[in-house]
Amino acid sequence: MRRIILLMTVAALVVVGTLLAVSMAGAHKHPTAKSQKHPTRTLLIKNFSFKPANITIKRGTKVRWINKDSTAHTATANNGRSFDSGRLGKGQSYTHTFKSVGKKPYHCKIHPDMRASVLVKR
Ligand SMILES: [Cu+2]
Repeated sequence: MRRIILLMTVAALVVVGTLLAVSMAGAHKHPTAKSQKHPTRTLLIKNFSFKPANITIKRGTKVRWINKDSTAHTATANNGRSFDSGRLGKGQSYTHTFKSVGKKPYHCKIHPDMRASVLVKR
């Protein structure tokens, strides 16, 4: 009999523990879901290159370039019009939201051999 009571107590504790864990997970779910709706990918411009150079993102993702070099750089779409950061000095950043699907090659206007691309998927 004592053993049954012990087993039931353990079972009750497990149930309560699971419920608590589930409710806590639920409480944390909301901000996560919100931040994933408009996620941001951060890219670094470092040692005269875009890092990482080639990324794949979902449509609607914000991409933020941060210039870590002491030299100025740009992140400029090869088509010359989708996006252009302009001159980014040391520590400056530029953000662009990719709204259309496709491969978006870009480069640095100041150093045209700095090349990279963003692949935007649905
Ligand atoms: Cu550059």
